[in-house]
Amino acid sequence: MQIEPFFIASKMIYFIADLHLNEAQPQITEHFLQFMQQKAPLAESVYILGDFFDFWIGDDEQSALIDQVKNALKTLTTSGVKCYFICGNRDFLLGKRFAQETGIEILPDYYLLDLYGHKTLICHGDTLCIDDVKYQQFRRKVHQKWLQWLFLRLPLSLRIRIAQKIRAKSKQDKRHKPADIMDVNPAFTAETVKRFGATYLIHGHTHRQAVHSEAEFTRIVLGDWKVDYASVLKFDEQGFEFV
Ligand code: LP5
Ligand code: MN
Repeated sequence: MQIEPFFIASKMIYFIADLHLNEAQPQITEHFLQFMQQKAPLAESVYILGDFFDFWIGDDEQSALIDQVKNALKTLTTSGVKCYFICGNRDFLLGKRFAQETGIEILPDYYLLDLYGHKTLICHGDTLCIDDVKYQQFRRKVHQKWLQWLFLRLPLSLRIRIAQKIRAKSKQDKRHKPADIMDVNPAFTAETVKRFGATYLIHGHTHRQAVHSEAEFTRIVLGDWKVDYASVLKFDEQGFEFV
């Protein structure tokens, strides 16, 4: 009898970012739920690199969309697939309660991974856009713990109104910002990757899906999710690809 050799297929790791889940675009939520049912269960882990929600004003907010997303995450993590989250500039208030309810783990702004032997730095990407001085000032303000503590104690309706005001101001400001200001600063990015001793960088935020071969590292930029396109990066022993 001939014995067939069998191979244990190595599992993959998925990276996604900038889904901007919101009630007005149910197709994007559908893509995410499909990803969670079809692709994610076969993975070792899933990394969500920020701007998962269009905006997040506290873990006490409830909606049908939030319930669906929480259930999908809980089902995945209960099945043994690890799920990690790095906050974006839209959902930096996503916190411990959400993590407990879904089984996800919240990582710091920069995190170093060993991806099948490749030292890889992951982040949302906004912290690398240092030429957007107005944004960086805004970020420093809203990342102050005392301000967040106060904001989270405001009535939900008021928090929604404040978030909408900030969104409107952000949209208005962006009209006058040159595109290169809203991209990563190359020198600062190279310095950051070097500081972590990484050879790969994976980030989102700029919505400009691409693979950049820099002098000393490879920068993989995740794209945002649209009604007709979902940017999903797969990493396994063979390397990486957008799927
Ligand atoms: O998000 P995007 O892609 O449109 O633009 C980002 C930067 N903008 C932001 C703001 C977010 O869109 C909105 C976040 C809402 C979070 C929930 C509320 C939490 C409140 C917490 C309080 C503790 O991140 C944008 C960048 C762009 O990316 C590209 O990198 O340019 O940055 C800006 O536009 C910043 C503006 O230039 C400055 C914003 C000042 C806002 C002042 C608001 C005043 C109204 C207050 C009302 C009480
Ligand atoms: Mn972003």
